[in-house]
Amino acid sequence: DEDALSPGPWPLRLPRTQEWVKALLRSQVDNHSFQIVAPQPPSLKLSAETADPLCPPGFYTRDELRPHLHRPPEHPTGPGAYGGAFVPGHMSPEELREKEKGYKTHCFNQFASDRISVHRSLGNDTRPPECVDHVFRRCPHLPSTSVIVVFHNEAWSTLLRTVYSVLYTAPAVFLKEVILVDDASTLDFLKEPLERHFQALRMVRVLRQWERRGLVAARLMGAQSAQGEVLTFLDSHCECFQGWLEPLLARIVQEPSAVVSPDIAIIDKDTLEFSRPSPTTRAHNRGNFDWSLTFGWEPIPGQERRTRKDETYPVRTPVFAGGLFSISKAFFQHIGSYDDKMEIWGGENIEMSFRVWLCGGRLEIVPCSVVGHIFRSSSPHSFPKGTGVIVRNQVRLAEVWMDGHKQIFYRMNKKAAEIVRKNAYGDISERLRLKERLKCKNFTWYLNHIYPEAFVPDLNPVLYGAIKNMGSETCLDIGQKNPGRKPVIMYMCHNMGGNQYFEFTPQQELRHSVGPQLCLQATLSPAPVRVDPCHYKGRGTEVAPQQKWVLILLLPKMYLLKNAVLEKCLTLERDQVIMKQCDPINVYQHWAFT
Ligand code: LR7
Ligand code: MN
Repeated sequence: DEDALSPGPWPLRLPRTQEWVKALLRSQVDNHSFQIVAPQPPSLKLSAETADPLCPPGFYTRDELRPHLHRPPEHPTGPGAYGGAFVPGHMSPEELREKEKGYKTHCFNQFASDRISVHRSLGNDTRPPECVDHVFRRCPHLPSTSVIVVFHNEAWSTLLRTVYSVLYTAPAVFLKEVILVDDASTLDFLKEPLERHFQALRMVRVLRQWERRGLVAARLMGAQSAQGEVLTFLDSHCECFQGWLEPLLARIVQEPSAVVSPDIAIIDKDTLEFSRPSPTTRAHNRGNFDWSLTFGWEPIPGQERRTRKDETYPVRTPVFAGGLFSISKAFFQHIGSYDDKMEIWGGENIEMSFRVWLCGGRLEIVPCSVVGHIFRSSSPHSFPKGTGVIVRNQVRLAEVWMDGHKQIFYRMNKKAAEIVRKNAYGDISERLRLKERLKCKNFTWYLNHIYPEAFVPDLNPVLYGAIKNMGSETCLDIGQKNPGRKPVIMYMCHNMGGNQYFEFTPQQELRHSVGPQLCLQATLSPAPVRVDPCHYKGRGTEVAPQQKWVLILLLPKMYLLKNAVLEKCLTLERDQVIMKQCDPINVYQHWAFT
């Protein structure tokens, strides 16, 4: 490839994507350790270009570089061309069985993954032009990074594809190593065969956690032995899109206290299709949390949008997904790495988000960096001590970081409240000392400055809990996976909060505020009553009349629930919740907060 090899000052000629092999060949190799010694960039004429948001001052101007830009080969596009969907033809009974088994073990289509190359092309660079054109890759003094991938019983093909996609996309001078940390996997191929596979490739190391402790302990083990200046964490079923690494590193150079995530692309769990970035679409999502302390996505608010001139600018995010990010190793240690008493899975992402913002760091998404992840709808992992560890992790983070607001979480999660009551969340004194040492701000500051868009439930609501029907002795329940617009159901009262949690707000809503903010919404009978996204979203917004309720007291804590405009009452009739003429002697209209 004449164009690729044309002379040019190192490291201007930094290779792109699959060019890493050539770069490797041109690097020096230490004769004793066989370690690659990354060439030091010679001092080059620099010209200040401070206006560039993602490069520290003193970078080459675009014009100086234009002759050296490497153009990736054009790839054909279209369905199935690159990173496209796997579409099986006719499948034999054995193949169907294999596919079933794959889903059982991994909760994604392992059968499909196994039939795609461990290094597939994701096609040409379809990111917005400013990402492609930007000076990221010419930033001369980007730090080196160690990529850390922890895994528990990951599928062979997805784990390898994660590693190879890093090797094939990360410029060799920046990639110190890839560290795989096994969290006590039981699948045989992840044992000796994995080490054997990477034996010749010194750049990839396998570390073992012999006892199952979870992803936090595994990541700490990886971080401990990492040699790079920056730590880059990835889940074990990821795929990096070309040009993903440089924007992350460049942002950290510019702002060493930034903890940066890529834009996370979806790899379809059924077809393995990679949703490639589009040159015309701007970043649309950032991370958030709800009061059950679950991570979620939300549109980037207008204010944040307007401060960004183009896609090369980072997006501030209140919370990050937690699995895919880069952080300066020194800053990772400074800011308290992880709460090492969190076990198995869950909670650590919200904990780190609060901590980073409260203690002097910043959490950002860098949309020019694109990394795919297989999102699945259920977890394949075993929880040796039960899924209670997730709640325990959440209680630890609430106790350390949420001050008085932790009560909102405890109110709607009885299991959490019980863990607190029994003092069963372990010792947090070390984390409190860290908070003290770093002079971290309080949670109200976080809500006011970092996440002012959050709906904050009343700290002391008048009435809250489960709403029990006195006729049936069952409770109002939003049902499984109700994102709104689905009828409520009646269910055995379980007294755990969760799907049965409602509170009567000062705005007279009956609000289910555990996950997405849902409000009980009156309908014209005979249509069943449902929950809908709450219309009231804080200052400047109004309560929808169908979501406004009047509570008529019959006995202590027992009410008729009358809609403010329909003048009808919530009624249980033949297993359905509907609105009917109010009738105080109808026991199926009597509702109690328990
Ligand atoms: O016991 C375990 N030991 C592990 O090593 C359980 C899991 N793991 C590994 C696992 O192999 C994987 O590499 O930990 C990683 C995360 O587990 P997943 O992929 O089963 O779960 P997930 O994708 O839902 O994980 C998200 O939430 C987790 C909460 O603890 C972590 O923060 C993950 O890093 C996070 N993943 C992402 O942020 C990727 C984007 C998805 C989103 C949103
Ligand atoms: Mn994952």
